[in-house]
Amino acid sequence: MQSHDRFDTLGRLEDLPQDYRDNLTQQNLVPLWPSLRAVLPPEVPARKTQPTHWPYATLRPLLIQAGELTPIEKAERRVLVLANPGHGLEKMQASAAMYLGMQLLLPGELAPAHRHTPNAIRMVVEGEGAWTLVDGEKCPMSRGDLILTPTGLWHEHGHDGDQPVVWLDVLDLPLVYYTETSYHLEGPSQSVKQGEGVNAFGRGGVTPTTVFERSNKAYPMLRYPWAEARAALVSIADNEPDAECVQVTYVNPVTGGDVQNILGFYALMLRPGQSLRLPARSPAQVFHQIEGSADVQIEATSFTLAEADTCCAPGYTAVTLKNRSASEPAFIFVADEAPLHRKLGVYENRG
Ligand code: GTQ
Repeated sequence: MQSHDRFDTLGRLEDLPQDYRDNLTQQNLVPLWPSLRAVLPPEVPARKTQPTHWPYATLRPLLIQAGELTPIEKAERRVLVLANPGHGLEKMQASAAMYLGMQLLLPGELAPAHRHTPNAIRMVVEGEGAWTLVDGEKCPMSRGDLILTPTGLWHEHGHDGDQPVVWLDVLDLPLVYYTETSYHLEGPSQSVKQGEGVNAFGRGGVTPTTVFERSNKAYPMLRYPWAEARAALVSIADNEPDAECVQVTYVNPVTGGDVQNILGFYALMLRPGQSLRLPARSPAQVFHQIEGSADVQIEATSFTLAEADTCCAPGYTAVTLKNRSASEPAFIFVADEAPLHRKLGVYENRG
């Protein structure tokens, strides 16, 4: 039997006569073997996603400056993209499937209505008085709130307060763009519909009974207030002192499944002094510090996340999070590509 090693050195492109290569090129043909190992590497996939840290302290002044340099009419969405250098900054991606942006809205500004194929969420970072109107539901924005803008739903952002508002956008734009399905439509400002959304679905464990009328909304809940998610985490920590990982998943209250089709969203609490090792799983992850401060160890790389900092980790990599406070809990918002990997059948947990 031939050993596996025998095939470790495959023929290179340069080994082929130039006229043969030219003939292939002319007919839009490519030999596989010089690239076989690159597209199917042994054991672990090639990942362009590098561990990357975006400290809020240095990002914020540049975002505020963008507010002075570029009026909302010239930006439509005033966003600084958190781009992973491993992919090339111009690709504007944090990982293979995730896009991150910090968006600034100033008092009185309106980011006009549009809808698009990528799914988006907002994680509110600072400021009060802004709102997002999604599919007719007016969602107030407060620190730590998660607001969904699922694929195809009209949305616009407004601001009735008197201080800048900043939020983190997480979109599956890189994946949707890659699949050549990314586009947007502009539309008129929406009117507010009453009696829907968080008012109906805001309580853990109970959902409205639909005996008489079935809701056919794919996205029944659009706003997940931080106060509720935080209370759930504190309750788990209080009631399950042995629970190693105090984490909640943001779910669709009707199906119990992930809130969106492609990316997954979670909130995690680190007990005072706790160190938590997250196993190496196939999806890339994003961490955003909502409260407190944590050390993040991603193989040889480590960052300290201060409040409002964001970082990302490639897939197939264990990540250790450590609360830097011995007296206060720390709270972290997590986004990952797990729903996508599960649907594709490539999800792995390697421990
Ligand atoms: O707020 O609708 O960061 O359409 C990128 C694209 C935000 C938005 C982004 C968008 C939006």
